Amino acid sequence: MNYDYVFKVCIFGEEGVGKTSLIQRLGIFEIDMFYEATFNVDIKKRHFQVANKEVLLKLWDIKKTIKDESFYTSYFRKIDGGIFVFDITNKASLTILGEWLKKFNQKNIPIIVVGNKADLKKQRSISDEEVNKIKDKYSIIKYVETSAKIGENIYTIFEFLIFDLLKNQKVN
Ligand SMILES: Nc1nc2c(ncn2[C@@H]2O[C@H](COP(=O)(O)OP(=O)(O)OP(=O)(O)O)[C@@H](O)[C@H]2O)c(=O)[nH]1
Ligand SMILES: [Mg+2]
Repeated sequence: MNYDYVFKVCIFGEEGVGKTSLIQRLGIFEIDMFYEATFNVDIKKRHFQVANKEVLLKLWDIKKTIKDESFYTSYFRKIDGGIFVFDITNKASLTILGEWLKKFNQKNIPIIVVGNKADLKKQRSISDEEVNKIKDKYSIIKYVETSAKIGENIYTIFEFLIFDLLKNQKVN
């Protein structure tokens, strides 16, 4: 398959917020003929057709939260977009997300913030106000609430991000 664009997108967030589940939900990954072996990261490749363009997203999913700062310095290199995930039932996961965003903020790339586990409405422990604070502080192109469990809003995140990435391509 020939692609018009290939983008590298990283998924960030605290342990257990649902990063891997969100990616798994997308399904239908490209078979990797040239396996990119990385120690700390799972890479999945997925084809999208957006605005009549054939796009390949390389989705980078950190296997385990790593404390070593130098890991992220190299990890952040050449990223086209970021998906920052927290769990709407876990307040600490939003606080930690703020720290991730701070590290990332100097890079001028599109960022989407995802509040996952939206199916667990009764256990919700995060207010709109807390989310808005994060939205105001960092340049985020979109905030979406998802459920990897019931498959809600998953495709939307990736599609929206691709639209934004394509828009920037035209300007360059
Ligand atoms: N109810 C509910 N559970 C979810 C959802 N998404 C993920 N989970 C559950 O949350 C747990 C963690 O999900 P993972 O996808 O492994 O989370 P992760 O962010 O990849 O975690 P690490 O790789 O350890 O950092 C699993 O038990 C999932 O089944 C969701 O939308 N709703
Ligand atoms: Mg995971």
